[in-house]
Amino acid sequence: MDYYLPVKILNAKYLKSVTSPDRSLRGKVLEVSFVGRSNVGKSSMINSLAMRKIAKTSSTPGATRLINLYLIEYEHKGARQQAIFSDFPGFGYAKVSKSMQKDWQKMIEGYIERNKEIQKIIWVYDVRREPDRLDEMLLEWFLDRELPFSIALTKTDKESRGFAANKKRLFKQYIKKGEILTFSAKTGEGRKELLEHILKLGDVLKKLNNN
Ligand SMILES: Nc1nc2c(ncn2[C@@H]2O[C@H](COP(=O)(O)OP(=O)(O)OP(=O)(O)O)[C@@H](O)[C@H]2O)c(=O)[nH]1
Ligand SMILES: [Mg+2]
Repeated sequence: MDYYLPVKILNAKYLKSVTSPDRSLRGKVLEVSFVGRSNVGKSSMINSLAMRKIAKTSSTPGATRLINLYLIEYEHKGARQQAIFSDFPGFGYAKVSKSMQKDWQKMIEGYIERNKEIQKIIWVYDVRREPDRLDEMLLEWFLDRELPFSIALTKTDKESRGFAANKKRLFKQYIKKGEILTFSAKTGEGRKELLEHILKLGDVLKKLNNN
């Protein structure tokens, strides 16, 4: 019988900072990547999910410059498992020079396209934002490359429930696959659901490895 047992975080710590996929981790562990615009709350989301302040957050955009990897140990359905959360530098920050933005974009694209361990990309999106060309380009890239992404509409504490529901509907028109979840690092809204959504993938991976 499949009974409900929540995911329990056992430990979480900083592992390393990289600019390309880490070969020593290949095939060993589920990786979940948190991407999105600068200052949207990617690092805060990781801290909230891990229930520890492991990722550096800041009210000044550009706090995360490299791809920071965190090792998360958790218990799911009675089994101890591991995952890597990768925290990405935010894009679209106007004060960064064009050439630097290009370098970041190359690093991010290269990392994601070459990294076969990534089971899930969480596109962290400020619920208050109206999509612009840059957001559209990211979405097109996800769809073109058939990347496994879900959308987490964040900072929901800043708007009403109805507002978030409308935004969810808007995104649903564009994506057929992939879930859209809501989240607030401030209130913890949606934390449990997002954690389940991400880490249930670990069960699939485990099954594949055991067969
Ligand atoms: N109200 C509210 N504020 C949030 C939430 N999540 C993040 N913030 C705030 O938004 C700011 C940016 O948060 P970060 O987690 O550093 O954002 P980031 O996406 O990692 O930023 P970069 O690494 O610079 O791209 C900080 O001041 C956070 O306190 C949220 O859910 N609600
Ligand atoms: Mg950050």
